[in-house]
Amino acid sequence: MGFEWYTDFVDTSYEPSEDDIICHFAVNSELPIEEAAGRVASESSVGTWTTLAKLPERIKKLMAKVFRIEGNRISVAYNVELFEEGNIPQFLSSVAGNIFGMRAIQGLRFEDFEIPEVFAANFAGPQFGIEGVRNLLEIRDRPITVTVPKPKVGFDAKEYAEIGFKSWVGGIDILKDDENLTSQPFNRFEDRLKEVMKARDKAEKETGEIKSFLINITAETYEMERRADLVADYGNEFVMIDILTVGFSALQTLREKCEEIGVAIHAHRAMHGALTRNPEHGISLRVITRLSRLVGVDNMHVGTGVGKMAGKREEVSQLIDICRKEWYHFKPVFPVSSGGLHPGIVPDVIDLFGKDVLIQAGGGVHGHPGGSESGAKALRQAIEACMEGISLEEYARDRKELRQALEKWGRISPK
Ligand code: RUB
Ligand code: CA
Repeated sequence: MGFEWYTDFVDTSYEPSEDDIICHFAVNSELPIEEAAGRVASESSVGTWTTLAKLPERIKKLMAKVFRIEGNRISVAYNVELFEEGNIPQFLSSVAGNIFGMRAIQGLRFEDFEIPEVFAANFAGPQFGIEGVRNLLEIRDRPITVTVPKPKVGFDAKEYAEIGFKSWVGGIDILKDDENLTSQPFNRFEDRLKEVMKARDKAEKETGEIKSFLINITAETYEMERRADLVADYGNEFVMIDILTVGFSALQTLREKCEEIGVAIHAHRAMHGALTRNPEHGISLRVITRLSRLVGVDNMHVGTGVGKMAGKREEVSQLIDICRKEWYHFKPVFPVSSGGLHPGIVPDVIDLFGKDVLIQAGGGVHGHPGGSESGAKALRQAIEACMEGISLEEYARDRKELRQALEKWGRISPK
C-alpha cells in the first residue's frame, strides 16, 4: 500500500556492524513474512504505521534492519544509539514492547539477543558469580545443596528456623525461602532473619561448615533496600529476589545496593511461565537469563531438565551456557537446578550440569520418611556418590537415609 513503508525496514543484504544489537524473533502472521518482519523492526525502532512527511537522514540511520529471514525466524539489527546506556526497561520497551501487541502479527516470540561490547560496558554483571559464591561458602569441588522448607508458607519464624537447623545439620549448605514467602503476618521478615541467623550460628558450630540463607526480600523497591540492609547487618551472605515479579528496574536498583553492602543475589524466576511457556509467543528463558546476567545476579534458576517444572534438557543446557560461558567482563552465574528434585534424580542433574550447580530440593528433602535431617543427609549422600562415581544403589547399601529416599521415590521424575 502506498502509505506504508514497513518493507523499508527489511534489507537482507545488510551486514550488521560490530556495534549493532541483534535480536532474534520467531514471527507468526498471516502477512507475507517480509511485511510482518518489517512491522517488528519498525515498531521496535523509529517507525509508525505510515510514511512521514519529514524523515531526516540522521534519523533514517536509526531504522532497525531485518537482515535475515529463515522461514518464520528473523534477525533484526539495531543501531546501539537506539538504546540508553545501562537501562534494561528501555531496552525491553523497544525490542519487547509494542511489537507484542500488533494486530497484524498473531504470534511473536523474542528468542535471543546479542550485544556489542560498547553496550555490555554499561553493565556490571554479577558481583560474585560462581567463584565468588564458592569463596563465600568455602566449597570447591561439589554441587552446593539447597533446601526450601515445605509447606512453603505457613510456618512461623521459630518453626522455620528449626527446619533450617535440621536441614543444615543433615548436610544442606543453604536454606532457601520460597518465592511466595516474604513478610506475611505469620512469619515477619525480620523475625525470620533473626531466628534463622541464630539457628545458622548453631549449625555452623555443630558441623564446622559454612551455612547460609537465601532470604526472600521481594517487595516494593525501597522496602527491598531496607530488607537488604538488614540482611547485611545480620551477617548473611545472600538475598533472594523474585526478579520477574519485581521487574528489571527494581533488580537494577538492588544490584547496586548489593554492591554497597557486599551481598550476593539469588534470582528466582517465578512468573516466567506467563512469558516463556507458549512456544509461539512471548519471551524466551534465554532472553530472561541473559538479561539477568547482564544486570548481575549471582545465582539463577534455570530448571532441571528432569523435575516437576516444564523445560526440556536441551533448553536447560542452553540456559546453563548462558549462565556460565565466557561473555565479555561478566562473571559466570551459578545455575540453580530446582523443582521436583530428590536424591534419586541427582545423577541426572549432575550429568547435565556438572559440579557447578546449586541443587535445590524442597519436597525431596522434607518428604523423606525420616524427616528433614534425614532428607538432607540423603541428598548429600547422593551427591557424594556421584562425585565418587559410585551408583546410588551401591552407595545406599550402608547409608540408611539414601536407601530410604530411594525406597520412597526411586528414580521418578515427578510431574
Ligand atoms: C521447588 C520450588 C521452586 C522451583 C520453581 O520446590 O517450588 O520454587 O524451583 O521452579 P521442590 P524453577 O523442590 O519441592 O519442587 O526453579 O524451575 O523456576
Ligand atoms: Ca517454589
